[in-house]
Amino acid sequence: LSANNESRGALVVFEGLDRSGKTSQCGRLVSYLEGLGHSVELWRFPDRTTSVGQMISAYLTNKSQLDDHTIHLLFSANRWEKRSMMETKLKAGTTLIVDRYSYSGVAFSTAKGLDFEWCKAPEIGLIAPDLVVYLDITPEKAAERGGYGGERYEQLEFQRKVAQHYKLLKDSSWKIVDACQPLYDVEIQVKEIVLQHIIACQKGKILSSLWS
Ligand code: Z5A
Repeated sequence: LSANNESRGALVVFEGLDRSGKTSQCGRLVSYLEGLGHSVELWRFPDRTTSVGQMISAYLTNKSQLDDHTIHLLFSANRWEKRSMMETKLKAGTTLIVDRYSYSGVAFSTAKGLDFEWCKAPEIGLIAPDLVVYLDITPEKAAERGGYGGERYEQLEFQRKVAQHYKLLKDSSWKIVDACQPLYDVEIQVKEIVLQHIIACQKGKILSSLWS
């Protein structure tokens, strides 16, 4: 996707169970990087602002019913509709901090019983993250953080299955961070790991495609 030695922004993805602290950590990290003078943006999937995203949002809030395969493909389409903008931003030197990505897509749909390889297929060719920060927490501990809300998937038994399927997706781009530590301790570790990856991308680390 990019020639060697070209400075670019880093694609940093946060994954983890519901209530693992992704939103809190992404927000803190972006403020920190902005303070250091980096060009950085906070993204999240699903991106509920697009028309596909609005269909996903209606489904997640139980306002509409969709076949499991259909909603899986919509989540994927929601990433594809942002793909070229993602590439443009990264090549222009902007680091993207992304709250959930393809790993959520596969872990949640396979937890419902869909085939693992079938779930991965529509994600092939999206941009591969430079770093996946997995905020590791047990479903029981996550549930203690205020309990789950009314959205689909926010149930203990289901979150247990999601955690099992996440483990099958771990590769060399993943860093596992213990998300049960106090917020500030998690933040310190996250900052250190992310800065290393931003520097590698500034030095021209090649941009690659996911699962191809
Ligand atoms: N989904 C899918 O099926 N397919 C896909 O392709 C994608 C997603 C992309 C919507 O996600 C659902 O879509 C999601 C997966 C599925 N379903 N579930 N479950 P979402 O991103 O919109 O919603 P979410 O991930 O559930 O976000 P969340 O509830 O906001 O969780 P979070 O971002 O990980 O946590 P948080 O908001 O930062 O923190 C939660 C609480 O814990 C809050 O009160 C914090 O103050 C507290 N907290 C955070 N960190 C700590 C620490 N370290 N100690 C103590 N307390 C803490």
